[in-house]
Amino acid sequence: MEQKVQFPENFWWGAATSGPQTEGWFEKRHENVMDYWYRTRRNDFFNGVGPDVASDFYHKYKEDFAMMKQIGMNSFRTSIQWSRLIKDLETGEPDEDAVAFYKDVIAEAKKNGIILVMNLHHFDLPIELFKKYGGWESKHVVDLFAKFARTAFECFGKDVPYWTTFNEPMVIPEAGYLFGFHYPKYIGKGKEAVQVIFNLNLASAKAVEIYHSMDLGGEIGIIMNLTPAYPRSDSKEDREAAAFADAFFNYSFVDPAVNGTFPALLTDILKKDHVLWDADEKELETIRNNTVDFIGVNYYQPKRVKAPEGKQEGEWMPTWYYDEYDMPGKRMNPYRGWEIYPKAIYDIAKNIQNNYHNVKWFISENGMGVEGEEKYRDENGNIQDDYRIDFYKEHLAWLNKAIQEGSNCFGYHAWTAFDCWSWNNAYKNRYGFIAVDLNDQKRTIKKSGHWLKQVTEDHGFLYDTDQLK
Ligand code: BGP
Repeated sequence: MEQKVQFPENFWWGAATSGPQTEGWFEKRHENVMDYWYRTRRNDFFNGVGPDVASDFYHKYKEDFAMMKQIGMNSFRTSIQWSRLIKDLETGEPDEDAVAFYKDVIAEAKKNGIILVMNLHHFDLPIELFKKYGGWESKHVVDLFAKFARTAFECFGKDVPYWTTFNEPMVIPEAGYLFGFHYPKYIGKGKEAVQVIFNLNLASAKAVEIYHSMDLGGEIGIIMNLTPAYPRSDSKEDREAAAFADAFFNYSFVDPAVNGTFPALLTDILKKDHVLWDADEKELETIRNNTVDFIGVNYYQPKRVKAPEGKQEGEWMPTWYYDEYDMPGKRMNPYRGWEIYPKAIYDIAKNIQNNYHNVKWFISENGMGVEGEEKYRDENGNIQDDYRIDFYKEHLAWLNKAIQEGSNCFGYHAWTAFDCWSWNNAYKNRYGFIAVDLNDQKRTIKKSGHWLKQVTEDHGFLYDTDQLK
């Protein structure tokens, strides 16, 4: 039977995006790794479309904030591009035009009554720092990130209430060093990936330390992509594989961010295999003493795993300890190739509640990318994305169940407000509440955008809660 799924009055309803995926290259002083990757290997990107114009947020942010308000959003996350804000990457000196731009963005959010979450890193390392120092493998880059963070807090700290250090830090080692789907597209560099994991955690803790020391009156967190690992069976081997996958892909960031420590299951294995990161006592202390105020969870898909079948040979890889399991009958988003499993959002919430002292958190991304959405345009030109509304409802209903049971979740951000560019998929899969026409940058609200407005007014929606099983 349909019942009202009711959310708290002050619940955050909104969406996330990032600077590099929306702003365009206009007036940037440096290139980031994604800009460089596109400029040098255009064919890696769907239909050869790059981040050069993206959704032109650089010029259209005023219009965009007004539309966000129109669809009921009360909060929004984007990111400051390191490659835009910082003129001198070694000293952290800001670029004046960039300061003026971000100040105006922040003021515009405020004017529209939208709570702004400002993120510092969304996969967009300045390419010079990769070429000169080896990117996130380098501790010097960690220090340069800390300088960038300090500059950002100095320039905008008083006006931005919520900050986050990284978006999906795990994607950097996973996509860049292990499986080769993001620049630099290395495959099989397990040991380097392990060092990158540590360095990103250290960089995040340093930014948290600086932020807290400045006493700016806001809060700082980190955004993580959590992919809960479900074992193929109840066998000891499959369960061990799932425990490892969780420790490596999820807890290697959640544990240090929330508790200041690394999971022993992971460090024991890394030590045994002689691939533990290089870290000194002072660095570990920085991580221990600078935990976050809240966490953001990006949830798209679970991980299905089984005991590994391959041999432990060659360069160290996490796949020595688990294999992906192609579960028969799983529900898929065929365009993105990701499994749809809404219940995982409930499992994540319970895990945070039970094992991470019920720390404050929110869903910072969740969404469904669909290719060829044009075919769903009706005679009035509006995209009828009922599939997306159903997707959101299912996930929100599971989230709501966890909140009813005491989970400390304060909001839900979809990916994303406006169709935006993405890393090598470019504009293939559309995610927005609002469609963007790449020919003329015209924006039109999709059915899901109107639906969101209604949900925010009603603080919920009707749903057959018998489905929550
Ligand atoms: C998340 C990223 C986003 C966004 C989203 C959708 O992992 O934080 O930046 O791109 O995934 O992914 P995609 O655009 O590749 O389908």
